[in-house]
Amino acid sequence: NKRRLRVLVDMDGVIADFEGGFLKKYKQKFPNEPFVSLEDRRGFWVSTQYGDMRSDLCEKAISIWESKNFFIELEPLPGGVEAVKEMSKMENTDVFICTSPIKHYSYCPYEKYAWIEKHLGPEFLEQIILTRDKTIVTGDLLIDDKPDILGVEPSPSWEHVLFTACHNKHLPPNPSQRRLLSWADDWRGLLESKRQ
Ligand code: DGP
Repeated sequence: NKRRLRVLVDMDGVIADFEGGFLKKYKQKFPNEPFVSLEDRRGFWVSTQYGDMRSDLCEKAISIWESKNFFIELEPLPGGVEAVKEMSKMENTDVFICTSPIKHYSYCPYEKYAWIEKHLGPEFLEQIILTRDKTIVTGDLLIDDKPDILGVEPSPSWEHVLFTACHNKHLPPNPSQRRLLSWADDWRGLLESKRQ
């Protein structure tokens, strides 16, 4: 049915607290190394900012999210789980969780499924899209905290709405990109704006 609205919701930084979980475990594992507070985060790639601080900190940062239990133990971001559940119960609305797994595949893909089952429920296991290229997925909306979402498809079908995160909140205003400031922001109005 062409009249249904398809919403793609990113996971890390949108419904799961990747940045908070990273910083907590980095400090635990490397208590004597410098770190970047969430206030000082700039740029999507955590490893780039750590590597700029001191080159060996790049691989130390990567070791955190490549560890067992990193992804499953991420805390939900405020209101995200509730919003996704409510959205999925709306008439004429299909919600998919669209997330890019890291290439170190030992734990991340499994733990992403386990996280969805734990926080959203087993019925959401039907709604998971794991892809490193979100441009080939069709939808009306993609709610994602990554400022630039590129891939092989030059003109994706979705409108990318930038979800505000510690690393993107200082970016200069971009009139061609709508934002969702948090799950307390008007996501219902955003969905309504995409219906014919
Ligand atoms: P997504 O949020 O779906 O675009 O997925 C991006 C993933 O990459 C997510 O798990 C966060 C993770 N990530 C964050 N910073 C870095 C980094 O510096 N290097 C790598 N390889 N992954 C990162």
